[in-house]
Amino acid sequence: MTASDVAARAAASFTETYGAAPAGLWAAPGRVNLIGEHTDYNDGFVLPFALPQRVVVAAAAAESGWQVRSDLAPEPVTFGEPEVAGPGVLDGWAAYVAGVVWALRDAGLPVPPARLALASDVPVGAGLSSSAALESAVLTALVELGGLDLPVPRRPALAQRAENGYVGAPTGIMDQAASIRCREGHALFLDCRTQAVRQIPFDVAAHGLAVLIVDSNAPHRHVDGEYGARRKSCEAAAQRLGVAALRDVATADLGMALHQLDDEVLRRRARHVVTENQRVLDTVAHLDAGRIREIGPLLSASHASMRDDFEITVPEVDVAVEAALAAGAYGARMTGGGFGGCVLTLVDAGRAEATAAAVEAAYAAHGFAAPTAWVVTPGPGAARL
Ligand code: GAF
Repeated sequence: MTASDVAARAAASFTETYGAAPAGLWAAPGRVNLIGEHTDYNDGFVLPFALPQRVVVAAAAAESGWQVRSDLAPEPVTFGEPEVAGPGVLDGWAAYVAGVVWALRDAGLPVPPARLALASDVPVGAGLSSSAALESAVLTALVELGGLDLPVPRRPALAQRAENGYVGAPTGIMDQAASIRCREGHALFLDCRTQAVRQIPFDVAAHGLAVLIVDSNAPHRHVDGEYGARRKSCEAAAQRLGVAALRDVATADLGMALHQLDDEVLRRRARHVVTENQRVLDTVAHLDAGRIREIGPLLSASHASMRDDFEITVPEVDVAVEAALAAGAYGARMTGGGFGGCVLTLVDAGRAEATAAAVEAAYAAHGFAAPTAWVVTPGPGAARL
């Protein structure tokens, strides 16, 4: 499916549901995180880029309330004041939409009553941020439809608020920031403490390379509980070290910090976050200098750290990483929150297919269900189409 198919589907669904054409179409992408995992809620650094896959919202103002049609569900969902007064009334995909209305209104913004129709080609449950894409697309549509005064840099925090405060998932800000602030052809270097960004040109094809994504198709296991547990451990480690967040532990001071932590689990979690922040900075330095291949070992080190210290990988993603590296990839790592999802690998452009085949063979040998693989390039962030 091409990007324009998704837009056409959203527009057709709007017209079919509401009997009139939409006032406009807005899109927001899923993301791949190049490096910087579980650093966002530690006030650290991340380096995601936008996928070409996206959620498209067809929208128009309405008399009252909100009506939403999604290609995920057969019937539209209608909601009004009781549902946007606070969490706990709606669940499922509609909660992400109502959560955005709630977060905007809670910030004092007069969200217009609206009719919406959603279509998406972001894979769901693959760790590619389909829910952040949904929140970001709805937020962008409502803000622009209503002419609300909400500058782009402030938008991710409100989309995140929908997820944290309404849907109830304790995520950081990376996914919404990626969906809203990424630019085509670039990775987004984001300081999650200050929200400062720098667009880093990321044109691997110009260097004869490709980023191959392998979806492990492994079912997500214990994602919510384990994610929350990792977050709590990081906060506990920061508290014991007397810092506001693990971001404040300098790489040079890591040994001393680890010495101060008497709990082995907290030591491992802290070591992942501190070293991962440094790997993001090192990756940016290599990209700035045009040394694209040199980021490979950093990607692989990130994976090892997630596997051994943060303990968020599963056998399927570990096998994908090992098989890709054995097939000659420069680097490979799981991307996203973990416990399943996708692996990204940096390969010679001519080796993408062979790498995918090598992972597939390894999966067959392990008795895993077949993976799905495709080459990605950085797409645009949220925008009106
Ligand atoms: C998930 C979360 F939503 C992000 O905020 C981030 O913490 C990521 O996991 C891990 O880097 O995608």
